[in-house]
Amino acid sequence: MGRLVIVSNRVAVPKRGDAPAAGGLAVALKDAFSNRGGLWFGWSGTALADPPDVVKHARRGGVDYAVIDLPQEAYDGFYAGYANSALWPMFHFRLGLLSYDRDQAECYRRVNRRYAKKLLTLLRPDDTIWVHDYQLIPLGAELRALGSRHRIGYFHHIPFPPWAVFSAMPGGEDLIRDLLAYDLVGVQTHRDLTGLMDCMSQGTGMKMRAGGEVRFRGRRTRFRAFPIAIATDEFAELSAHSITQPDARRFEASLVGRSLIIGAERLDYTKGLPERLRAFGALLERFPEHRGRVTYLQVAARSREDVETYKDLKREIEHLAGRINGDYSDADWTPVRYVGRAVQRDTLAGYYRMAQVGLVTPLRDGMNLVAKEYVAAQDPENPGVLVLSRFAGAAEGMPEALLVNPLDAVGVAEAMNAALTMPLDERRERHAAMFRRLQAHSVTGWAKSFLDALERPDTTETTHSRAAALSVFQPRVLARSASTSSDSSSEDSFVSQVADLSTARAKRLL
Ligand code: GDG
Repeated sequence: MGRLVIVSNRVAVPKRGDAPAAGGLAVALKDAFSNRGGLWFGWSGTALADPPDVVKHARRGGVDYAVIDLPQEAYDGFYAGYANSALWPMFHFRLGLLSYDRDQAECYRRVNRRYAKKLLTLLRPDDTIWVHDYQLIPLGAELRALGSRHRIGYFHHIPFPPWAVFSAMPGGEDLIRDLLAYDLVGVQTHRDLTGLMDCMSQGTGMKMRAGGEVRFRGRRTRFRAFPIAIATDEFAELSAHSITQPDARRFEASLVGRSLIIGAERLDYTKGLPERLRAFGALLERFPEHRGRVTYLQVAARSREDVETYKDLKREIEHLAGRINGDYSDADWTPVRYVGRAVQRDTLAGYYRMAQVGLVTPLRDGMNLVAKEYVAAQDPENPGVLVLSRFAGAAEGMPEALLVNPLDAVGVAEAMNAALTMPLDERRERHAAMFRRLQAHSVTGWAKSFLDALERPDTTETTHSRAAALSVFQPRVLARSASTSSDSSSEDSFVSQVADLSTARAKRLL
C-alpha cells in the first residue's frame, strides 16, 4: 500500500518533543498514518515579502511534514482575500459579506498551482492524496494538469449551498468543475450533498448518476457525505480529569452555586455570537427567575483579525456583552463572562463538563465539533443539555439536542430556559442517546471510511455514509416547537414528547 499524503492549507508541524496534537485532523489520521506512513503537505503559516523557494521538511511521530512559506502578496490575495473574504461567506450563505476581487481570485488559482508543482516533486506513484477544504478546491485539477494519475480525494469541511447561492460567485462554474478532477468528494451532511448535486446539475449541466457519481472526460468522481466525528472516549476522560484540576476548581468556586451556560468557538460571524448574546438577554428579560442564578461564559478565540468584518464583529460582541452586564449585573453577579482568547483544550473540556447548558448556535456550520465535545464531556449521571442550531451539520445526527433557529432570540431563550429546568431523567435519556451515537462513530472511523471509499471504491459502502443516509430531518420539527411555543410552562411537556420521538429514532439508528 502506498503512502497517505494529506494536503491542508495550514500545517502545524509539532515542535520536537511536544505531545501529539490533541485535536483535529492529527487525531483523525493517527491510525491511518501509523499503518502505512505518510506525508503532510501545506503552508507553514509564514508569509514573507520574498520567501526562499524551498520545501522545509520535518519528521515527527512517524509522519513526514513538508511545508512551504508564502509570499506576503500571495497570502493577502489567496488567504485573507479570496478564501476568507469571498469563498468563506459564500459557502456559509452570507452573500452580503461576499467581497470578490478578480485579482484575488487569480491569486487563489496561482497559489493552488504553486502547491501542486511543489507537491508533485514529493510524490511517489502509488501515493494516495487527500486534500482538505475550500482553500484548495482547484488543487486536484492543477495536479491533473501536471500529469498526476494518483488517487485523489477532497473533503469539504464547511457547508455546501445550492446553486441559487453559489451562482453569486463569479466563476463559480469553474470551481464546481474543478471537483471533477477528484476521484472522491466528501461533504459533511446530506444537506450539503443536496447542495452540491444542485450546483453540479445547474452550474455545469452534468447530472449525478444513481449512487452519487459523475463521469466526465473518462474519469468517475463519486460524491458522498462523511459526517466528521470526535475522539469521544478520550474527550470524556479529558473532561473528567480536568474538572479535578486547580483551574477548574477555581472557576467552579467563582460561580458560587450558579448555573453555567457555555459557548466556545473561534470569533467568526458564522457562529452567531451577537444573536446568541441577544438570546441570553431575552432569557434574562423574559424569565426573571434566572437573574442572579445563571452565568453565561463565552470563550471566543481570536481569528482572522486581518479581515475587516472580523474586527467589526469583535466590537459588536463586546458592546452587546457590556450592555447586558450594564442592564442586569449586581455588585456580586456578572451575567456574561467574556473571554476573548483561546483557553487550553483541557481547561475548556472541564468548563464544558461544569456547564448545565451548552449553547452552540451557529448561523451555518459544516459540522460543529463543539456540539459533539460538549456532549462527550458531560457526567452521564448528571448531564447538561445541548441547545443546538438546526443550521449546524451536527444537528443531522443529534436530534436529542434542543434544536433552535439562532435568528429567533426568544425561541433560543425558551430553549435555554427548558434546558435549565429540565428534569434529570430526561437529561440522562437525551444525553445517553447522543453519547452512544458519538461513541459508535469515531473520528478514526471517519478517516478510515473516507480512505476506504477512495481506495476501494467498488467494495465499500461506509458506516458513516449509511448513518448519514438514515438521518431524517427531525431538526425542522424541533425548531418549530422552540420558536412557536410562547408559553414557557408548556415547554417541558413538549420537550418530553420530542424526547420520546428522538429515543424511538435513536433506537432505529443504532
Ligand atoms: C471547521 C468547520 C467543522 C474552540 N475554542 C477553543 C478551542 N476550540 C476548539 C473546539 C473545536 C474546534 O476548536 C472548533 O471546531 P468547529 O468544528 O466547531 O469549528 P471550525 O473551526 O469552524 O471548523 C466546522 C470543522 O471544520 C471540522 O470539519 O466541524 O463546521 O467550520 O475542537 O473545541 N480549543 C481551545 N481553546 C479554545 O478557546 N484549545
